[in-house]
Amino acid sequence: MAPSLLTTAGGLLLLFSFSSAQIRGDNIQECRLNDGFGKYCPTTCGVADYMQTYTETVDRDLDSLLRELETIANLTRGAEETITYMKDTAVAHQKSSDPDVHFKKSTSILDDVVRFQKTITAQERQIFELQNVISSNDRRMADLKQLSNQLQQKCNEPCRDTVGIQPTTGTDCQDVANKGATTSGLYYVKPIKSTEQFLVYCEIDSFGRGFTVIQRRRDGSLDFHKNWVQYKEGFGYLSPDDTTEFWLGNEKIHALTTSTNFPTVLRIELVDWDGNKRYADYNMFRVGPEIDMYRMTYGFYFGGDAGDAFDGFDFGEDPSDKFYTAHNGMQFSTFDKDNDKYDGNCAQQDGSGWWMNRCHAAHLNGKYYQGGRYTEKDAGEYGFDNGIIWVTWHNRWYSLKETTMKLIPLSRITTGGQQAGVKQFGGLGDA
Ligand SMILES: [Ca+2]
Repeated sequence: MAPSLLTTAGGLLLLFSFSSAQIRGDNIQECRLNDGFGKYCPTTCGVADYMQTYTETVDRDLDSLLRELETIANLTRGAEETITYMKDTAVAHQKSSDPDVHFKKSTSILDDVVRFQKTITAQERQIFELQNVISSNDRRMADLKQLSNQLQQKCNEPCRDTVGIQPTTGTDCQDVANKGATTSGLYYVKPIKSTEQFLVYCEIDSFGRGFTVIQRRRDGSLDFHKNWVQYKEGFGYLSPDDTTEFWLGNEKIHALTTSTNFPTVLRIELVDWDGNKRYADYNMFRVGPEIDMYRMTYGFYFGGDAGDAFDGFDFGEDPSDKFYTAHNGMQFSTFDKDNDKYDGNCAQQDGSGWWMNRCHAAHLNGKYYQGGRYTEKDAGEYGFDNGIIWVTWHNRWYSLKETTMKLIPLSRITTGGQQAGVKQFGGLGDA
């Protein structure tokens, strides 16, 4: 019994050392972008980020399993030694044949036997318990193996087959809706300026309007502190049921807003932590090419009840506040590419990518704060207002709960009444 136990434990130890080494060897410390965003599946960075969050726990689990197994192996060895010792003693007693001492010895042997029997019972109980531990570990390993197999299988399947992508395609979501698509979801679009089609979430309403969504915040599940390349390519996840957060990518936003001569409206929808919803529209919204640092321009504020935060805000601290927090005409900045109008680096200090001035009155890629209200202390190292801000609605120390940025041709915005275009949030913002 004991040797087989040892073998099992040894085998497990071997297996664990092996798999543990495997997992650690595969750690991806650095995320490199090498595939297209927009196949619903996460980008390479997304996968790396996801795996990173689990590596530590798995490593810890494996370490503790290893330690457990080592203890088991040690205990088993101890039991074996005791048994050997007992056997030797018994043999020694049997060999003793002197009749005078025989009686005394018999008594002492009897005592020994009783004592050894107790020891044996205790050892057997211990062995039984250890066996239980081993079989429970075996079960856990089998479960893990099954999970790993399932994961591998899932990874081998092409992403397209596991998520509902609508068959209609077009130059943007309005084009898709014009071709008869009536359901909101994932569609491939190819603006005239784009060399490749890419996936977008289209919000299609009952008036036949198709909004192309370029940014979505809803629960803080995605970190928007990203570099220039990530903002260029896009990051986060697209989902067919609008349940995930993402930045579509400056290159795609550039293509979507500059491919036609027809004006595009940017609609911004905001939800606060009491479930109130407001919106703001900007007409003739354009994002320039990378060579011009994805400069954002618009013609004019086209209405809404959230106020015109893109026009800057007078915070009452300096007469030039409004001028230096206006966003029209600003280039895009990230922590690794400072294109702002400030001596320092707005994007670095506020941890986002945005059309920074010096720095902002609107900041929809800001840090997510659960509950909304935050302070200079919460803002970390720099202590500046770095939340999700639309200052003409809530002040800069209030971070919004949900945001949507989406595009639609001007010709379609007023269909069904201007207000009617505001998304019925379908319970997203409601507690
Ligand atoms: Ca600067």
